[in-house]
Amino acid sequence: MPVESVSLEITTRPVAISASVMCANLGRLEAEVLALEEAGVDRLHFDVMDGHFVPNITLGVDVLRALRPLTRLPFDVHLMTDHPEVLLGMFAQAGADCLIVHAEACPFLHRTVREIHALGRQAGVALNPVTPPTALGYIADELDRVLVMSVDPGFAGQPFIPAVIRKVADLRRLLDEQGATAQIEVDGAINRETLSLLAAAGATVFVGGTSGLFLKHKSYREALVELRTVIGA
Ligand code: S6P
Ligand code: MG
Repeated sequence: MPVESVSLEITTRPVAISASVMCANLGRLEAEVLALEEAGVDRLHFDVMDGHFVPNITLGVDVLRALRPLTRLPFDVHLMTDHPEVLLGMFAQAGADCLIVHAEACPFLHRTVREIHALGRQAGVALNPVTPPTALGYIADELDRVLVMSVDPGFAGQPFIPAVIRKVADLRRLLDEQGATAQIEVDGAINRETLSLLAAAGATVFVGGTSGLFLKHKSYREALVELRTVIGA
């Protein structure tokens, strides 16, 4: 399906690529993390799924703990779980730099975000594709990151949801109007085409998965260079 376009100026904001660890070869994770760092990724993205909030189970706290001594890359933990607040302390202790909870899983989002900050970690909130940016209207100024899902969370390799481009532009406007400094990150089906449209709409951090970074016929370095050059970064 062709992605929809928005008439916005191409951004000059610096872009960061965060590698989705669940898309790596899980049988040789140590070598994979070293290769990703060597190739020049900016961050590592850990998908944590509980089999309830999303219909899949992925990485856990022991994986972070095992990988933490191997790399200086920042660890982002994307908690696709019900009751993420019970996991925050464990993941912070295991080496998370940024803890990202879903707005849809947190009825008391201010409390949860403040708990993350009290742990000394950056706080991010993720939005499912159907959740509007206005869900964050009364908390935007407390956030370090907003993770906009461009697929329904649960699996790698799903098709991009084009309406998310408009949503990123709306979120950019909401943050700018409030003077909020949260970064906009997009997760799901990021390739050269979607990255360039999303960057133009105002996103600055992108999760590289099977669509743009973990590619059969390209090295991580080649894939990264291609992702970055589409916006001249
Ligand atoms: C999806 C998860 C993501 C995926 C990533 C995969 O539930 O939160 O982080 O790992 O989006 O990328 P791709 O390019 O396979 O969609
Ligand atoms: Mg994710």
